[in-house]
Amino acid sequence: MKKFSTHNKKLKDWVTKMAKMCQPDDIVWIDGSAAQKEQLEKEAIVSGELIGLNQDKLPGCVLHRTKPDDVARTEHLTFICTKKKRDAGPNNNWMAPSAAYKKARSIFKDSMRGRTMYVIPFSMGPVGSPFSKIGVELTDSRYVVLNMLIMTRAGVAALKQLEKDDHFTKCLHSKAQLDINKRLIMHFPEDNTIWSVGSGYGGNVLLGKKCLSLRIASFIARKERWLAEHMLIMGIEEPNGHIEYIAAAFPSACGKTNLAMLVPPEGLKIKGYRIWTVGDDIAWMRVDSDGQLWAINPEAGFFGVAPGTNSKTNPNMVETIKKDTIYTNVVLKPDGTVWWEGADGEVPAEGIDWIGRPWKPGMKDASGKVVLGANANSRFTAPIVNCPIASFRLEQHHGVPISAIIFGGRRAHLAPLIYESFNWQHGVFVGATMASERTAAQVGAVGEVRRDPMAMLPFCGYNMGSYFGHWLNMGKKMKKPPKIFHANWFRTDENGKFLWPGFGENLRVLEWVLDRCNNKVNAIETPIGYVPFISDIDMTGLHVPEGTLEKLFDVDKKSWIEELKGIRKFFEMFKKDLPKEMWEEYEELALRLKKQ
Ligand code: GTP
Ligand code: SPV
Ligand code: MN
Repeated sequence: MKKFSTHNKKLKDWVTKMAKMCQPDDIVWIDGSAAQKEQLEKEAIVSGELIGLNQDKLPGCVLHRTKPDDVARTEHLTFICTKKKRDAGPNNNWMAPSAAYKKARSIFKDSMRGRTMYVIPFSMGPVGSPFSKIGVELTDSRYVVLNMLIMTRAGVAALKQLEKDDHFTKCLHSKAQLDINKRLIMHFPEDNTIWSVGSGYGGNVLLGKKCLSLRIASFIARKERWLAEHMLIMGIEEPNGHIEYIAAAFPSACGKTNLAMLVPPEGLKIKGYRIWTVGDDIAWMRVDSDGQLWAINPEAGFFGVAPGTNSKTNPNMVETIKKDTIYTNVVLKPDGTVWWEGADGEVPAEGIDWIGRPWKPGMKDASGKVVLGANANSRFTAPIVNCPIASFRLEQHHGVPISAIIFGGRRAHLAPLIYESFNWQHGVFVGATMASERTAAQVGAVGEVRRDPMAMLPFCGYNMGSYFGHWLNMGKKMKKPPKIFHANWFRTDENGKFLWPGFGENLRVLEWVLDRCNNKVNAIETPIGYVPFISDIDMTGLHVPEGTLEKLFDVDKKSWIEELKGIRKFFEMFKKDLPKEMWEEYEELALRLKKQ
């Protein structure tokens, strides 16, 4: 145990035990210093794990390529290992803990021979905040260490927390052979433990992120009566200078990052709106003594989707990733900078694609399909503090008060641009019945509609029936719970074109959301909830073809009656574990839809 250590016996014993199993040549403690980071970066460039980029144009930036079969979260290899299968629920793959440890142990055994094991103490949330949780990740990947240094508060400060308190999530990761047939992402919520082996892709290996901050945290949060959610948090500074905060849950690659740092369109900017980014992926929320819901972003960085990111869609992110950024699976240009489909500037005449092959735009594969230069789920890792509109409340231990919660999905049809639930219980039903078209963020068929309640289907660490019950209870704890809405930026016309321009223009919808929270406007009651009067959406400076807004707010009863079938089928999976309130809401919706 060289270079840096701890007095925490539990931590020492665990590191020793894991090292005995994995057999690293060396153990290095991560202290969070710039010098150590630089050293690791240098080593990773020499070993080929990272590729150095043009330091004049992209200071502090590097490129990484994962294996071609290791580019997204592998939900079919992700397990919740509780003693009882029922506790994991029909929403999770389950394995008994003893069988899971045994299976994983056989892959971890000797996996770090010839490698260094890094010990990364990290805090999710500001160090010392009552919201925050400490984790320690052991990994044999320098790429993981360098990402964790951006995504979490890692190093000495987090380790110091463990001098006072024994509680930490034990996170073990090894690349092992990066073999998809020997890849497992195991969660042991009853042991506060995560074991991930055989992958090098973000969501599978940055264990502070989805594994700790959502799967393990959701399990803890139910016990401790708070919420761990797949949500962005943003502040909307109103013309009078007051800042309202909202949290929004959209499934993976459905627009959280983009909404969290939107640029107000000219027509609204003149009113004096400003946006403050608190987080783009995860929210931890607690009810405080004032009866309000308060939220923090447990992360310190963005692990964002590259394709489609440019100065028009997301200028704040373009600024954020100009320095200190790790790019993963994008195109390497001859000048040592990077590119991806939908990036700024001209399409490069040539480059090296995400697999490391020479690439030219328009190139086709053997089956005649155009070869993408960047992987569809290529990403960048960048510190939040690089973001020009990063909230000044990021380090505040208390977080921010939440006025509204927005659920949303990617639905070409059915769901209107925005609607408001009737009350908290109905809002929980709206979240529980969310559905969305699948994206490249997880391995599987892109485009297929699947139910993804609260955007948490792949991330809820326990039975979602109990999770809905927990949401219902949380509403009862609050004096004035946030209003719950549902948004859909992705509705299309008969030609498959998006009806709504999205991105910055979404502020027009958020303005209505806040107006509803502050009782400034009335709304139209429909069977699914309240939709706006078209005249209440400020369209200054935005022209859309005649009839577009009518289409965007249309609630087609026939299609919704059809939707009920999918909801029923989904709810039935939970059997007795589904709260009766969800069936009540289902019956009431059915009645409202069938009433003439
Ligand atoms: P994860 O990091 O996977 O959790 O995803 P995310 O929800 O943060 O998704 P992100 O904001 O990165 O968006 C993913 C894709 O959706 C990008 O390709 C965006 O260009 C696209 N997108 C985001 N917002 C909008 C929008 O308002 N309208 C349309 N049409 N596309 C959008
Ligand atoms: C997601 O897939 O929802 C992400 C990216 O935010 S990952 O961290 O890989 O899960
Ligand atoms: Mn996500």
